[in-house]
Amino acid sequence: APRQLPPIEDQLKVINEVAEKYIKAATPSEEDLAIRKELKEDLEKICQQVSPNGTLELFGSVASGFATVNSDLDLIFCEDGEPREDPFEVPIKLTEKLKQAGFNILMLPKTRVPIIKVNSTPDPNQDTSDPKKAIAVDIGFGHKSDLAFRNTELLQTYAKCDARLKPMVLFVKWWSKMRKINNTYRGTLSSYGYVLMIIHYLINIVKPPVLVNLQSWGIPEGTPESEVRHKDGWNIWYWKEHKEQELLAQNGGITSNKADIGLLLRGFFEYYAKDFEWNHHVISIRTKGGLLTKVEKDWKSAIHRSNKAEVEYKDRYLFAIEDPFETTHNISRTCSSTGVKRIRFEFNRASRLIHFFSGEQAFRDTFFEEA
Ligand code: 3AT
Ligand code: MG
Repeated sequence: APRQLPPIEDQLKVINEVAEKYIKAATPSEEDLAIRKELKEDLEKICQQVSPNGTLELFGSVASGFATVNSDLDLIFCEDGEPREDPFEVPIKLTEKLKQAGFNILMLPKTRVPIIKVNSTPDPNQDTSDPKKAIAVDIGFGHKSDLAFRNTELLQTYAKCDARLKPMVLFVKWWSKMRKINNTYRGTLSSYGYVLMIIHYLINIVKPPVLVNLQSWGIPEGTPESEVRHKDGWNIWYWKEHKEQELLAQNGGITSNKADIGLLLRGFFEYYAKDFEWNHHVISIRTKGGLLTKVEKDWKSAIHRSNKAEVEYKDRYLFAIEDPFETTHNISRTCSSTGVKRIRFEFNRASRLIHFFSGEQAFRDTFFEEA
């Protein structure tokens, strides 16, 4: 005989309570944020020993407001003017300086662009009394005009449009970390990818929509060209009337959809478990309707590329999420075939659990069980 399940209202109540508790625990304190700020300033001073006019700029979740206590610090060392002939010159010098300053450093060889990882692996000889040595940092190299800053701002703007986005992001990040499907170096997806999956769901799938597509509005007359076109040609315009959006958010959002987080999460997991066509679709939050196809983007077989230092890397299209600005870039290019299988398995598992759990403890214990 089928198991007797509690009414859906009770189930949603549990999900909401679990989400609320977790979000409280995951949200960084003022002190956490202050330590990160200090660490950024320390690192900037070291960077400036290599290149005195450069500045270290923040992007990613600590900038967008989607950070958890475990989030890394995403930084780009920005230099004005033309990119350097050898993109690895500054990173190599900086690696030495950081090591001298006692940081635990890893230079990644197989990335598109040079990245220095600080404190990413625990070092038994490390001074554990210094909290700054425990925060993982990624340092990239670039320019203030880099799209990483624009996409961080876009996410930040979406977060202002509706107060439910941030808690959903934190919940999904927690789940994806516990289930080990949030690691680009192990063939799965970055947090940024999961955020785009959620935004797509909230703009295009849930009815009525929770978010409006900020990129598909007509560009107002008189908008300066610098706000429309990136120096590399990408269309970077989106609706950013912060004041209006904050007002709207205070008054219950742009939308008539008043669903709670529990119901939205249920719909989110169900959509990717059942309706999204992983082999066929491309998530494209900039596009009206939110979906393109791999065929129309010509995103089919993997392409082997090499960076300026002749290091080979692979662009795969097994799972496809188009970057909101750099539309030739697949955010899920890091997903391997087993990675995509595991991600899909996890969406199925999560969706099933959300539909068929029978109490808070059961939900907590299984849903976020460490994989
Ligand atoms: P965490 O809180 O650190 O887990 P996050 O939101 O900071 O989440 P990431 O650290 O994964 O997300 O990424 C930080 C930024 O790096 C977000 C985006 O500007 C850029 N980014 C991440 N993944 C990609 C990607 N696959 N392609 C291009 N840019 C990316
Ligand atoms: Mg990050």
